[in-house]
Amino acid sequence: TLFAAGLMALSHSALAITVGFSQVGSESGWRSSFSQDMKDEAKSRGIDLKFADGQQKQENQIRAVRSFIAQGVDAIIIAPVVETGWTPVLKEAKRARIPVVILDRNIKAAEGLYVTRIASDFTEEGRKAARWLMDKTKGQCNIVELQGTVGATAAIDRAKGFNEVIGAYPQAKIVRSQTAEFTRAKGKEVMESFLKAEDPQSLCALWSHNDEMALGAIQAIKEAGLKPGKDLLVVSVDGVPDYFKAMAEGDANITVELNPHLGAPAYQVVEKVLAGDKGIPKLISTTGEVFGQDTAATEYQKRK
Ligand code: GYE
Repeated sequence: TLFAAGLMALSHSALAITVGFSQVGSESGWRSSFSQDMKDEAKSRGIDLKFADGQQKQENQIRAVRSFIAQGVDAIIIAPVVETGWTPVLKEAKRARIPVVILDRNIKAAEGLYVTRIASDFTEEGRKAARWLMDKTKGQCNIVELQGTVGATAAIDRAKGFNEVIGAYPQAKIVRSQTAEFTRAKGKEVMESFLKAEDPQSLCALWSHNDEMALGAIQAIKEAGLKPGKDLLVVSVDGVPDYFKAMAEGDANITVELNPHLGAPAYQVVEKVLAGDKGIPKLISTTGEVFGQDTAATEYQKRK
């Protein structure tokens, strides 16, 4: 039986799929949940996962992908930090006949260089946030905007969708806009500068490209002696537990939920491709719903 067990262990490791995953970094609660999901799902499927944290830098991600190619992994998954600059390394993967799956943010590269992209519709998220705000304020609102990482699809498309909707309301405008790189610390810092540059009484809402920056900004709003969620409405995207808590406490108004469970669909695609499936669509997309204060306390209990 020892011999049999040894044989089984051997055949298992010989059969196990090896996947290299280049993740953006750990800038937000959403990203951490997504990373955890990738690890948990790999484990439950017996996939040998090589995980590389790019610390929000494309050069680190490219280096990781090159090392996956050198190690001869069966497949590569990339969650790209920005859209441009991927073509050379994708060509290297192609030459090595290693299939590449893109998760979350988009890339600008020829379609033949990757199998598919699995992502949410970020433009629609921006539209949903704006529709709620225009409804709530009857289209009269001076807005400050915390943008995500410059060059990242999640920032580009959320801004696009939001601006598209408020464009129809002449009394709604974005008075200040700056990147805070999707992090809580920067969100606080940039919000402080907004509140110094503008008369806080003239502002009606904060539009943040993710919850993490909004959570930092909520702190800054409080420190300035204002009530977030009332004096300044707070609208955002992601749906992380801390933000549900903030909504339950009245400090934030809405978030558009973004599903962090990308592991199962990603590995499903990898398994199909390695089995020879050629019929995989180029985009597998999802969208999330708006959550507000009314359900925040129960949603927080479910998610924390
Ligand atoms: O909203 C943010 C994260 O790319 C959609 O990146 C993702 C964004 C997400 O850091 O929290």
